[in-house]
Amino acid sequence: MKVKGHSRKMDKSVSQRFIMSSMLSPVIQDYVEQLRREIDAALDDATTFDGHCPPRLQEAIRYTLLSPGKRLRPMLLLAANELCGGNRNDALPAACAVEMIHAYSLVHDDLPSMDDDDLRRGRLTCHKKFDEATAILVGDALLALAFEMIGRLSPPELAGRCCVALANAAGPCWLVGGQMDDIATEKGFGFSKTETPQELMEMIHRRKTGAMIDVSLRLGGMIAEAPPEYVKLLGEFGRNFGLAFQITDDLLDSLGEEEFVGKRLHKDAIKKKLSYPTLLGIEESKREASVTVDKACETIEKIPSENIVAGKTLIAQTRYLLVRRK
Ligand code: GRG
Repeated sequence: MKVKGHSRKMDKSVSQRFIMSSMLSPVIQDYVEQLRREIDAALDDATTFDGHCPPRLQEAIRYTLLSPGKRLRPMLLLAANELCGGNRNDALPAACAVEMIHAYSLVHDDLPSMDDDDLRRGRLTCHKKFDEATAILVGDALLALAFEMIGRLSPPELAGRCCVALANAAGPCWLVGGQMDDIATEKGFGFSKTETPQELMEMIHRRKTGAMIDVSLRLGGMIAEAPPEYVKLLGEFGRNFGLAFQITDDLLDSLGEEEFVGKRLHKDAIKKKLSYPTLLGIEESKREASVTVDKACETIEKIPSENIVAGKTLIAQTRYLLVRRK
């Protein structure tokens, strides 16, 4: 394991002080901007194909993947990797892979047969800009590319373990399963059985939104060769981060402004979807988001690290969920 800072556990006072200035710290801002530049350059590089990719497909893949998203999952992966003493260049292929799977899921989610959206990241959705068949193929291509990227990790044994973790998170029991249940509740098909509507909603979100966030963090730890207990803590942090992310996503759907969010809003109410504001109300949803953010921050503080900036960035990203506008 590459972490040497067992004795330098990030103490509570550090994170508390940080929390107060989290949104302002130029050090964090510089770090996040640098990560973003490196992620974008790697995504650009990974989608500059040789002459065998049809030009229309390449254009549509790059339109989708390089569009101005937040790059949240690859950033979490790289920060988790550096928190555990990893080397950024070793983790960049996996960072590209999680963003590719996320981008594929958005393209397919926007299709007329799924959520039927015309706006994503402030631009036309892929099937509106190109056509439906091209959008389906963009998703297919991004999914395959993601596994090509992660399969290139070294050593091969690590690549194998990372492939399994990513395939599991993106597969039928998690990302795709969550999407199936989400569609099934709307269309009245059979879906996974739960006791209450809130449990069903949480099951959907844990899989549809949470699984990719959770695996991004765990992959960061795995590539740094962190001990299993730290990888487990990263997963626990990811689950609370993912939940808080989803609650605030639902709040943005109710209260956000389209020009910032970059997609159509009020869809949950229009489609009568299960969402935190519709089930719990606005104030209770905000309270739940805040409690979940606190839990996530407490978990990340349990991982000892010499990389204070990476730790502070993970806490800042978590606290930022409560005030995000997109
Ligand atoms: C098609 C298998 C399949 C799954 C689709 C991602 C998804 C599952 C649906 C998107 C609908 C949605 C609103 C999901 C909840 C939260 C979410 C994943 C939001 C989008 O993620 P951001 O905000 O997006 O990180 P950007 O554009 O910033 O990358």
